Amino acid sequence: DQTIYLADYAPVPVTVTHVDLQVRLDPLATRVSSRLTCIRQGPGDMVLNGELLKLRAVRLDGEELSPDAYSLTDTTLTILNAPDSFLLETEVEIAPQTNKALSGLYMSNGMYCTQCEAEGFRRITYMLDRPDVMATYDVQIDADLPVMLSNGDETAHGHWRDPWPKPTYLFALVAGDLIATHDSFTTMDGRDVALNVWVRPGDEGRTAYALDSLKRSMAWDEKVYGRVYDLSVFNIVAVDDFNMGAMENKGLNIFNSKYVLASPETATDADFANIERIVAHEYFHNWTGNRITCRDWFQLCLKEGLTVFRDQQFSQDARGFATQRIGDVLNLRARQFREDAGPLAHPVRPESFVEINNFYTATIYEKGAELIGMLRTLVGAEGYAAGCALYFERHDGQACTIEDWLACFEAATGRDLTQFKLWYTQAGTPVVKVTEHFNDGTYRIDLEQVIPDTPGQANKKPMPIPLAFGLLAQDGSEVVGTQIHELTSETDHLSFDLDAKPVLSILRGFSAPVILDFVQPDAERLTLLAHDTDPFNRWEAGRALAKDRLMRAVTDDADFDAPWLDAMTTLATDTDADPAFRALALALPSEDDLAQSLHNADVVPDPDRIYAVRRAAQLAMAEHLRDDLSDLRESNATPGSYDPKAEDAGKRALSATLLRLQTMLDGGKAARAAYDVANNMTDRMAAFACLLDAGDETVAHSFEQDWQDDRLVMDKWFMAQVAHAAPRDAVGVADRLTRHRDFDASNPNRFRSLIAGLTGGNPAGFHNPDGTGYEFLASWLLHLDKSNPQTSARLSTAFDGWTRYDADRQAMMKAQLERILGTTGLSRDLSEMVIRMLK
Ligand code: HT7
Ligand code: ZN
Repeated sequence: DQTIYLADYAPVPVTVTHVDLQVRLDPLATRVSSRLTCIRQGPGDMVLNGELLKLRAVRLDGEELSPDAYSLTDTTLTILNAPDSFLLETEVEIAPQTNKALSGLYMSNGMYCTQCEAEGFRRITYMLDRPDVMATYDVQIDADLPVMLSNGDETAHGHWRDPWPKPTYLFALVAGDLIATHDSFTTMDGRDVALNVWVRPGDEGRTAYALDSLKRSMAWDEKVYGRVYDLSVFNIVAVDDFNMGAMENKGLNIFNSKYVLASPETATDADFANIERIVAHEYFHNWTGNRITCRDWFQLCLKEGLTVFRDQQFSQDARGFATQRIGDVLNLRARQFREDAGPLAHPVRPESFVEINNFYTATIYEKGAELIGMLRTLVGAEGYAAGCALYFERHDGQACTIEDWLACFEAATGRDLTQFKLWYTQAGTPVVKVTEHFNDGTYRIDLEQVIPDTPGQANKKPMPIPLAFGLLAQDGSEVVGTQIHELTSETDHLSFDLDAKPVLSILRGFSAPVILDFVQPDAERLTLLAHDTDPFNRWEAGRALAKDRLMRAVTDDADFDAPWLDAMTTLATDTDADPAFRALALALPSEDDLAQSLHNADVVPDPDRIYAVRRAAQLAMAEHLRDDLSDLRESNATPGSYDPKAEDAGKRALSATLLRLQTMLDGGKAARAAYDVANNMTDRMAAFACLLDAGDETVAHSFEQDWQDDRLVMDKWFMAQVAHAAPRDAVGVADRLTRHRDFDASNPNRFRSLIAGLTGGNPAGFHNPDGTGYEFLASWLLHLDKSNPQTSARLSTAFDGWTRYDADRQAMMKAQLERILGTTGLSRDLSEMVIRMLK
C-alpha cells in the first residue's frame, strides 16, 4: 500500500540547512553537483529522495563514500550512520530533454525550466524533498546561454544566492534565449525592487498587463496585509509547456504563458482577469507559502486556501465586490460543490493520499479560501487583522500546520476555534434547511444543518455556520439590516416581532459554503431580485427563479412563464444597473449545475434534455426581448480602443450575452456582423462561439487562417469548436481535431483545450448515449498517462459524476474506468484517481 497518512508525520532525523548547487546544463546529460550542509536532529538514518537520477559520485566531508556506508533504491539514497554534522556531496546526471512529465528540470521550446512543487526537486538531485526542511541556496548555472536565472539575488552571471531559507518545492532554475520587459517598484520601506517579465523573443509586446498587475499586487499587499517584498529582484518567466497555472518559486515565479501574455488582439477579458488574479496569487505566496510554509503536504490549504482568499480580496478591490464574489461563488459551486458531492470528496485538510499531485483540488483551494472568509466573518475584520499579524510575527521562517494558524486567531481574539476546526476535517457540503413561520406578529425562522456522508466519513458533527441575513418588507424596503447568526448546533431558530411577514434574504454575500434548502415563493424572490440591498442575494434570487423554471421544464415540460421573462427583460433593460451584474443575472445555470441539482432532487439527469431545455429557455428570453436586443447591444458598445478595465469588460460581457440571444433568432446574422468588425479577442470569440452554435461552416477555417501562428489563440480555436459543436457531432469534431497538424498532446494547454472543450464545454456531447465520448476520453487519458501523469489524472475527474446518470451511461463510464485500471504500467496518479472514482 502506497498510502501516506497525516498521522505518521515525523520530523527528519538529519536536516539540511544549506544547499550549494552547480548545474551544468545539457539537453541529454545535465550534471548536477550538490553540496548539502547537514545537521543531525535525532536518531535515524538520513533518507534522501531521488528519482530518475544517475548517481555518479557521493562523498561525505570530502571522502568518497564506500558502498557499505549508503544504500540506493529507485527512489531513495540512504546515508547510514551519518555523523552529527557533515557535508554531503553528490553528483548526478539527468536528461531534461526527455522529461515530458514537466516535473523537475525539463525543456520547453529550447528553454530549460523547472517545476518542483510538489515533489519535483527529487528529479534534479538527491535531497530531503519535503517542505519542513528549509535551507538557504547558492546556485551556479553553467551553460552558454544569455539568460540564466534562479532564486534570490544574482551575484554574477548565472550565480544566484537565496538568503531566505526555503523548502525544495520553491527552488527554480530557468535558462535560455529569453527577453525581458523591465520595471521597478519601491517598497514602503524605500527599497527598489527590479521587476522583470521574461518571455520568448517576439512575445515582449504582451507583458504590460502582467507587469502592471504585479506592481498593483505589491502595493496592495503592503497596504492591506502590511507585507513587504524581501529581495532586490522579482522575476516572472512565461513558459509554454506547463502543467498548471503558475508557480510561486522564491523571487522567480514561473507561469504558464497563458497567464502572462496578453494583448487586446489575442486575449479576452477573461484572460486579462485571470492574469491579474494569478499574478497576484503567486506574488501573495511570498508571505503566505514562502516565508511561512507548510509542515507537510496535508497542510496544503494553509498556503493555498489563504492565498486564494487574499487574491479574491485583491480582485474584489480591483474589480468590484459583487461581480467578483458572484464569479467566485459560481466557480466554487461548479468545481468544489461537484467534487464534494462525488467520489473524490475529501476534507480541506485530507488525512491520507497516494499521490499529492492529485490533491491540488478545488476543495483545498476554493473551499479552503471560503474557510478563511468564514473565519474573518466570525472574528470580525479587526480580529482577522490581529490574527494575521500574529501569524506573520510568530511563524516567519517556519513550516506550519493548520493548528498553528488557528492558534494565532485564538490568541489574538480569545475565541475558541475547536468547533471551527471541523471545517478542515469534515468533507461534504452542508445543507442548511430553512423554514419560516409567521403567526400573530411573530416571525420565526427554523434552521437545520445536515452534513452528508462522504467517502470514509459518516455521522458528522455540526459545524459553526455564519449565516448573514437581512429582512425586507414585502414592498422591498429593508426592515432588518445585515446581521450574522452563527448556526452551531444541528437545529436552531430565530424570532422577530413584526407586523407582517417579511421577505428573508439569507446567506447574504454567500457567507458560508453551504447549500440552502429553502423554498421561497416566486413573489418574494422577485422582490429580492428587484430590491435586496445585498447584491449577491439579488443575483441569487434571479438564479433561484431561473433554476426552478429550468428544472420544472426538464421534469414536467413546464413553460417559461411571463412573470419570469418580464423580470429578465427588466434586468436586461435596466440601464441603472451595472452591465457586468446584468450579464451575470441573465446567464442561465450551466448544464452541469442542472444535472447535479436534478440528481440532488432524485431525478436522473438526461444530458440531451438539459441541453434542449436550456436552449428553449434562451429562445424564450430572446423572443421576449426581441425588440430591444439590437439597441441594447448598441448602448453597451465600447467604442474606441480596447481597455481591459472591469467597467468595459462588463459591457462586453452583457453584449456577448445579448448576441447569444440574437443568434437564437437570426441564425447568426448579427454574430457574423460582430465577428467582421471585432477589434479585440473578447468580441471576436463571443461572435465566433455564436457562429459555431448557429452551424456556420466557414468561420472555423477563416479564424484558423487568421490565427494559425498564435499558439494561445489557437488553443481557443480548438476548444471552441468542440464546445460549440452540436452534441451529436462533438466527439467526431474532437476526434478530427486530434489529427490536426497543430494538435500536440504533449502541450498541456492544447491537450486540455481539446479534452475539456468536450468534457466541460459540451456535456451533452461528452455524454453521447452511444458512449463514444467516454471511450474517447479514456483513450486519451491512457495515451497522455505514459508521458504526463499529472495532467492525465487531473483531466480524469470528468468521470467523477458517473453515478449520477442512467444505468446505460453508468455502465459505459464504469467500463471505461475499469479499462483504464486494467492497463499495465498505469501511473500512480491516474490509478489513484480511478480507484477512488470506482469505490
Ligand atoms: N503552488 C502551485 C501549485 C502547483 C503547481 C504549479 C505548476 C505546476 C505544477 C504544480 N503543482 C502544484 C501553484 C499555486 O497554487 O500557486
Ligand atoms: Zn497557490
